[in-house]
Amino acid sequence: MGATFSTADTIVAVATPHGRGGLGVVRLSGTEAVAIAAHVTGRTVPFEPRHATVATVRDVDQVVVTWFAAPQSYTGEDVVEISGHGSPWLLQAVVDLACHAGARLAQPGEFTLRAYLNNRIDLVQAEAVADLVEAVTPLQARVALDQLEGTLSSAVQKIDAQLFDLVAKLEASLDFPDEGFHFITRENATADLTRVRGELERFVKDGRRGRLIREGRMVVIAGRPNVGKSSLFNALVGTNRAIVTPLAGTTRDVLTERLDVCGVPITLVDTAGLREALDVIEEEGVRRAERAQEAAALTLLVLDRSQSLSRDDARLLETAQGPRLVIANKADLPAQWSCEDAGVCATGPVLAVSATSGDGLEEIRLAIVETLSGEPGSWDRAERLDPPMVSNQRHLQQVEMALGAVDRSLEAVERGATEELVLAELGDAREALEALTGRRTPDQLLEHIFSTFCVGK
Ligand SMILES: Nc1nc2c(ncn2[C@@H]2O[C@H](COP(=O)(O)OP(=O)(O)O)[C@@H](O)[C@H]2O)c(=O)[nH]1
Ligand SMILES: [Mg+2]
Repeated sequence: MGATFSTADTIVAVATPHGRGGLGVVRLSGTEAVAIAAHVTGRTVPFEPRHATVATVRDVDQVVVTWFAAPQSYTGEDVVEISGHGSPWLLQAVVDLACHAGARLAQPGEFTLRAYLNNRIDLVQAEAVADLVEAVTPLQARVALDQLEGTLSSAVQKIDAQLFDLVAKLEASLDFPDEGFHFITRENATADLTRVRGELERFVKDGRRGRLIREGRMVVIAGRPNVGKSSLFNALVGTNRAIVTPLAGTTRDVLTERLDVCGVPITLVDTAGLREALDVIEEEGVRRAERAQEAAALTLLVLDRSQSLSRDDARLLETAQGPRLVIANKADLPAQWSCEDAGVCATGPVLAVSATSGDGLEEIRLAIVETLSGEPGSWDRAERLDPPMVSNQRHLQQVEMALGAVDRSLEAVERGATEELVLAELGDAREALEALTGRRTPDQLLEHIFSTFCVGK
């Protein structure tokens, strides 16, 4: 990408996923995009902006060429999209011809980088493009789309504008030689800063939920053999993915599925029952189960309510570390213990469920996301949930930095510090917010952000 982010040359890449498909798209962007497309297709009649033109790339493919004239295009430059048949070989041939005609292969994320450099979008929106492409749950996509549409950017700009107003008043006061705030009272400065502080705090709270939705988490099902771990796994996944039998020790490997739990992408892991293994295969299964638990953000510890608790259960209740939910399975059968009598309640929340009838599954789903978010009562079904504005760890860090600086400026105002001191803290807060939206962002960071994109985006 180069440290200076040159936009002088014309870039080209396949914009559709690698592999075969009905269609594949090659994208060009830059001042020579139209000329290169004309060369590749051998066309002498000029293309019309925003018109799909049927053309031929000689000896390669029949294509449809669409020119999005600058500045009304994704990148803000002349963009030409060449749609051909979706064969990797054909698309590569078109890219090669474009390179022969003067284009350069695009780096990952370079189209979006150009959109950012040409002020078509800000940094938050650019990052939202990548999130939207990566989204696997509808809620994830909704959060990313909100950011792409500028919800977060404009909220951040509103806060920045309030800080700027305060800065302007304090700077005006500096022109007066004697001590004291002239254009704003300390009380009003405190009130303004307290309001800004509240807004930033809401972002931070939002961000915890947002990160969960954006990043997803790994959840492991553990317990002794035959308590119904694989049945619960299948019930949550919604297919008979894992083998279920009445024989203890059926599951010997680690099974993994991705699923949408109240909007959060969860990697659910079914494991071998934890007990003294009877053979080497089971032994390895148990070892893998223990490793999976260490890596997981949450363990679902399954117990069988239709049988007395065993020594293995007791040991697991004592030893399982980290965040966990205790599941009392087989609630459709007569109960052999209640969690009060067995002292299970004391170890944390216990959810009764029947993996075979499905009773209690909804409660488990909700409990999973609430436990992961660390905020009981914070979650609802995904479609009723207010999508959080902040979801990206980088954004959250910038908000936290701004919050720290606002705290320090509040403290400075309250202890009667000079305008200069307050202004320095406010400057830090604004800098943090401007780095968030990319108004002030070092090249190094840009390179890092865009390098995580796929080529052609
Ligand atoms: N009645 C009833 N039986 C269940 C329930 N969950 C699992 N089972 C049965 O318990 C046995 C062991 O289940 P499985 O999922 O293989 O347990 P795992 O060894 O912990 O993975 C099977 O015969 C299941 O049909 C439940 O909720 N109710
Ligand atoms: Mg099993």
